[in-house]
Amino acid sequence: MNIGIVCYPTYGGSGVIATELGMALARRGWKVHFITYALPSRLDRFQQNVNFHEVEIPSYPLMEHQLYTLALASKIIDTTRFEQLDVLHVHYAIPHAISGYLAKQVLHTEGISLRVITTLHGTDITLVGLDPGFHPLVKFSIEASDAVTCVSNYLRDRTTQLFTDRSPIEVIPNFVDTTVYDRTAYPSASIRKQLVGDAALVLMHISNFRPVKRVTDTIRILAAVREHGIDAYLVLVGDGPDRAEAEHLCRTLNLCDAVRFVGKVVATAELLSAADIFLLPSQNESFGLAALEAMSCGVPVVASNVGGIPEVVTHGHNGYLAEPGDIKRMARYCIELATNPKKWQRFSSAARAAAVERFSVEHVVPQYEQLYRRLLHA
Ligand code: GMT
Repeated sequence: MNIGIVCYPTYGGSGVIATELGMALARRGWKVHFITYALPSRLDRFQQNVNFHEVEIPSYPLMEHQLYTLALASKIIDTTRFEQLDVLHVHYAIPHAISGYLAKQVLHTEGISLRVITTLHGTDITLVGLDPGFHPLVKFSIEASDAVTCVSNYLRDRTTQLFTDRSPIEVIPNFVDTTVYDRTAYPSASIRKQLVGDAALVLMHISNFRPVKRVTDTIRILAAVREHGIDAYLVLVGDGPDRAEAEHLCRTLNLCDAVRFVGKVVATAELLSAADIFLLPSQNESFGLAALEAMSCGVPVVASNVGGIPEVVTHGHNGYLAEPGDIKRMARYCIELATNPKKWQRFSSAARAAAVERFSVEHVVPQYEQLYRRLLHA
């Protein structure tokens, strides 16, 4: 089967999971064609069966704005014609599902049939897609796709409430490569030493630092944990619009020596292996892929009790959940884990077990393969 994958190549969960999916499908023998405007951040090495088709965006003085949606549709048409794509799997509705639909219609006039699968990830439904200007297009693109999947039950329910009662919308959860995201695969003690010296507790957060992530809450949690007398250190991985505010808060709270900004590191497994607790205090989160990757490395999670997070993190078992913005409670949970090594160990093992038993590549990727096959034989 020839599978086209459209995604954002940037530092974000939808692009990460699309890339991981493509690489897993390629390892399982399928020919995978990524179609996007830059090499996806995790596609950092040669892999058999993986191809990359760069979307070039034409410019002409008449046009003040770039025509990405059309350029992407053109590239999909071109790739489908010459690589005989059987299915096109687009990640994030805007504008990918619209470009996919357009390409499908053009190809149809040439007698070529292309099945389009749209995977909804989060803010394409809960934030960006709700813009009144976009809503009709997102609704249309969901209804016009040959299949639609959501990454959590929460997101499926929101999609149904906010956009369409189209049926079926399948839930296929995000997944993690548990052989790569495995604490025992890395020299975690020496990585930890390099990162934070002899700090007693390492808190970590990974995101694209958008307001929805509430990055500054992680710094306030750190402050509360340190006030309790624990020599805690915070490692912030990623970058984005709230970075400056986060740095400013570190200075204001006199925490610069206890916070390390490491930037957009792509190979996050090594870093996670050096962490004690993963923080995800988001305002909303349809799944929380970074939390799952942390769990796979045996890192308990302290997160907000919102969106799809409770489908990943089980409160009191492999992590703790609190209301968004409840910094005191999140700090209390961190202190609880930091001062109870046996409990931390139990949570760590349970986090790893959840990743392996419910969210592994072997468990989830076949669900996408079945969906592709079903569409092809429909
Ligand atoms: O929806 C977004 O904010 C973009 C997207 C991304 O590319 O970072 O994140 C979403 O998709 C991820 C992968 O499925 C999920 O793990 C994130 O929870 C989700 N983000 C939000 O819902 C805020």
